[in-house]
Amino acid sequence: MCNNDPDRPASDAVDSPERRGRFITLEGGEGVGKSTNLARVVAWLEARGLEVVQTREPGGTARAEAIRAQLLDPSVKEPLDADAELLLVFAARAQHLARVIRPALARGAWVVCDRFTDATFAYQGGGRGIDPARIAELEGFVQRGLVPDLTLLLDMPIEAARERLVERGGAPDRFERERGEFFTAVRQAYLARAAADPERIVVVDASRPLAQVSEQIRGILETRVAAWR
Ligand code: Z5A
Repeated sequence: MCNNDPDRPASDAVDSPERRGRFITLEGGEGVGKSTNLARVVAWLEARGLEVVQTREPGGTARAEAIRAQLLDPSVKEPLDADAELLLVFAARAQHLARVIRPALARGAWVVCDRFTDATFAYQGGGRGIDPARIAELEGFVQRGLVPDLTLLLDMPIEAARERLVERGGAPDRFERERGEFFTAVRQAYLARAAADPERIVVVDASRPLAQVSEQIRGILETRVAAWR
C-alpha cells in the first residue's frame, strides 16, 4: 500500500504473513472485570519474556483519547447521533491502529487491548441498533483484514456487574447512563459474535470469584501460546 504521509509509520506489513506479534483483546459489558484481568494477562505474558503493549479502546493515543473523552462525556446536552458515534469510534480506531497497534505487531510485540471492534458490534450494533453490515464495511476499511488473534469475552449477568461498579464508585459515563434494555442487547450481541466465531472469541464466566476467572484465562493463554509457537 502507498504511504503518502511521511509521519505515518510504514507498518502495513502487519497485514502480511511476516507479522510476528499477537493481538489479544478483552471484551464484555461494564464492570465484568476487563481492566482487572487485562493487567494479569499483561503480567503473565511479560513473565514469559515477551514485549507487551497494553492499550485500550476507544483511546490508546493522545488523539484517540480525545475522541474517547468526547464519546464518554455525559455533560454535553446535545444528543450524539448513532452514526456519528460509530464514526468517532472508528476514527479513534484508525489512529490507534496506525500509531500503536500495527507498529507494535510489526516489530513483534504482543498487543493486549481493553475492547476493540467486537465492542462496536455490541454497543453500536446491538445497543444502538446499527446494521452490522454497515459496521462490517467500516471494519474492512479501517482494519484491512487485521483482527485479534484471541478475544476473551468476559460474560456475566448485567445486574451483578452493575453492583460491582456501584461498589467501585465514580460517576457514570455517557454509556453507563443507558437503560437496562441497552445492556441486554449489548450482551446478546457479544454472545452472538462468540457463537459465530468460537475459535477466536472464548467466553469466560466472569461472575465467579476473581481467582477462578483469572485461572481460566491463564489456562486459555497457556494453550494458545503453546499452539502459536
Ligand atoms: N465503546 C463503544 O461503544 N464502542 C466501541 O467500539 C468501544 C467502546 C471500543 C468505554 O469502555 C465505553 O466505550 C464502554 C463502551 C464504549 N461503555 N461503557 N460503559 P470502558 O472499557 O472504559 O468502560 P467499562 O466497560 O465501563 O470499564 P470498567 O467500568 O472499567 O469495567 P471493567 O474493566 O470490565 O471492570 P474492572 O474495572 O476490572 O472491575 C470492576 C470492579 O469489579 C472493580 O472494583 C474490580 O475490583 C471488581 N472485580 C473484578 N473482577 C471481579 C470478580 N471476579 N469478582 C468480584 N469483583 C471483581
